[in-house]
Amino acid sequence: SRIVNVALGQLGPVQRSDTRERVVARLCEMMREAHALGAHLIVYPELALTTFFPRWYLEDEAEIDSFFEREMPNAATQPLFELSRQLGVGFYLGYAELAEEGGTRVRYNSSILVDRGGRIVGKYRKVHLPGHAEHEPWRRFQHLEKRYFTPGQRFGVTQAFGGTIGMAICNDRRWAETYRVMALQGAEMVLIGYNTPVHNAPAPQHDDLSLFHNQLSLQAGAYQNGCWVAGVAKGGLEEGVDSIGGSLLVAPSGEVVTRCLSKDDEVAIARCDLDFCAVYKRSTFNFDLHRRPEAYGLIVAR
Ligand code: CDT
Repeated sequence: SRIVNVALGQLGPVQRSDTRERVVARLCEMMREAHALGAHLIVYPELALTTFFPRWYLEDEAEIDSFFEREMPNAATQPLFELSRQLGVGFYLGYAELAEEGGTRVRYNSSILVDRGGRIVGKYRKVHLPGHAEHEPWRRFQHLEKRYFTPGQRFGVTQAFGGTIGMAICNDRRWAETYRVMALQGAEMVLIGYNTPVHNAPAPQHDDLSLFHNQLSLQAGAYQNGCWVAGVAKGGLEEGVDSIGGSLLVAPSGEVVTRCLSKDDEVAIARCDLDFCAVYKRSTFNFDLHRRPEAYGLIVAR
């Protein structure tokens, strides 16, 4: 068996006035707790270092940039990397990335995977950007991910923690293709951070189902692809907007093996055997034997 002790590092709210240093201190505190519980890997949320700024319509470029990281690690996040190396605990971290591509600045909603030696071994840029690109004043709050971020172009996997690990971010978890594309590359564990407001302005009738839809998506993704799935929230009341908690770790069987109970900073841990994927991958979801890609053309047609 290949055991990875995975901790969910759920964050409570991060307000606009909270400095990165303060947030990193919270992340370090949770990493210490996870280590004491025997964790090899801790999973933090999407855009973990700042408040969820796409809720605001901002026009000032410098103000927008203030929510982005130009390099990783940087001065504010260095203590987390150092602690990772010191404790031998790897991590997944979501953050807003300001990249430089051929002289052009490009903004992504990104995550990194860091191994137990504190080294970045994987990077992912969010593919499914929800929300809208223009100011929509009729909403109680905005969801301007399509304005602030460029979509990522691929779902990859990384060899780490003794297995094949994939990453996704928030809205990606609702799409079957996310998990399948990574499972086709052998993913045995998919790590996903999220910020999900309880209120969904275009479909308020879904508000009462937001925790259910979170769990449904993570469980379906795990079972249908024979992989472990960790989903981790930044939850609670952030700048007046309430977001779900409900962080979960799901086994390849589709069963929930651990969950967070609060909407605050909270660590929950489970022992994950990567070899438990194989029985699903070689039976019901043996892709080579049972998939029918010739019937799936519409999935990738524009
Ligand atoms: N961050 C993010 O992607 N949040 C979205 C909310 C979109 S409005 C339903 C999510 O899918 O959870």
